[in-house]
Amino acid sequence: MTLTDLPPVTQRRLLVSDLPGPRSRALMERKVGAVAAGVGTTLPVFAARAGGGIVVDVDGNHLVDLGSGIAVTTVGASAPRVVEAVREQVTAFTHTCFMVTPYDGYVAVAEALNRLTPGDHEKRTALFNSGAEAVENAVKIARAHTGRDAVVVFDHAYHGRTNLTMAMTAKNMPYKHGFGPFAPEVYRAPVSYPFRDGGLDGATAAARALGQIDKQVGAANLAAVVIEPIQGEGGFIEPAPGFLPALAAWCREHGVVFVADEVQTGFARTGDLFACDREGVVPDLIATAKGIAGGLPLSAVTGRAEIMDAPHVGGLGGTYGGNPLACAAALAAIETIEAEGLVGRAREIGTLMLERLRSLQARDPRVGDVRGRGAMVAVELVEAGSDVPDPHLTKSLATAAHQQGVIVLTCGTYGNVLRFLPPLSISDELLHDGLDVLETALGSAS
Ligand code: PLZ
Repeated sequence: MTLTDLPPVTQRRLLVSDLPGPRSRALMERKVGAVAAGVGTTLPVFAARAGGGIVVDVDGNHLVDLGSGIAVTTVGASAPRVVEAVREQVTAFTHTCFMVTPYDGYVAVAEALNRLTPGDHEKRTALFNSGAEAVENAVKIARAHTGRDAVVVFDHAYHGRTNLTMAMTAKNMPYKHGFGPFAPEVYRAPVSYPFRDGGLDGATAAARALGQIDKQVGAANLAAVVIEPIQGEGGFIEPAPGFLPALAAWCREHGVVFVADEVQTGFARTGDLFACDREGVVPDLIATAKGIAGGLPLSAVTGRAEIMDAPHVGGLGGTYGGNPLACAAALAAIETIEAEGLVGRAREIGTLMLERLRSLQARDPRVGDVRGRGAMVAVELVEAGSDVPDPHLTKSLATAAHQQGVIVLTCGTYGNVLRFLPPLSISDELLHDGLDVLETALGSAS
């Protein structure tokens, strides 16, 4: 039997055992004996299939997916176009290495990214495997272009787990602890965090950050400013309007490369194709990954041709970068986003989730903030009526949801943010079901 012969995944939450069930428990035991302890798991439930808005585990439980494998399966975990395209490519060839004998899928993905990313200037793209690798290459390209060393990142930032991107990531635990020394010439500036900075307006928050950059780094030493337009792991922090445009304008004025890390926010996730689109911000370089390829590992740096072309020939690459299967998947994922109007669907999902979560907030003072855009929405949980973070409540809500078969993730510098990243293939019914479970859990949590 081939995959497409399988019946579609039933779009309904269904528990046939306790979670984790017996098969998951047995697999977890094997995991502990075989897999490095440093590789953690959010739910001790092993997946067998996934599609639409459901993950089916090895015991036959159907879980509502409000995580998309951390914002990756935006088009779904078995989107028909992606499955078909990968199947076709895998029978043709799996790999030649684009740096050895190139193939057209890579070029087509580059053309698509040049077309779709913000700005109508001349662009070039290079493909890699992971988000961290894309961010790291964006810095290499910015350094080659400017001849400068310094990189500015922000409080609460997350950019990856490689050495350079660990330096760029703000949070120590679990990402950096014990793994130093870190790459030099990375400087951190204050971000705009309306819930926690007294609601500073975007221009004032930008002036504060730029003043600090000017004093502590100096534009003449600065190769790049790298920022997530909505911070992901740091807590789904959406800067006040005007913050990103002011940073971008300052970079332009000082010849600093403005890099948008849209690894988590890109590809329709936020109800725009890219989060930068909302305020018309045009980054010099944009790093993308996750939602780009329907679950296959692919990442990219896209940007102004004159910046992208700065590194010497042979200076950029990697054995697997732009793997043919991943490129086929990316083209199919992009086609799915366009053909199925998934940008609009992300907005609908955002409206539904924000409405429900805001009504919850109105009734429960532990819901300190509700924020986000499109299918990237979060609640920040606090001790009732204060702004003191409540990571314990957050963890107990996530655990309660998991036990009821709802996959939710947490994030945030203070560990007190519950985040929702459903695939755009999820139904309204499943969204409501997942949020009902959460609401009940909050009602019974003390
Ligand atoms: N930039 C904005 O969100 C990945 C990390 C999960 P990779 N975020 C999920 C974990 O605990 O490792 C991310 C991101 C932003 C870069 C990255 C890094 O992307 O594909 O995980 O390397």
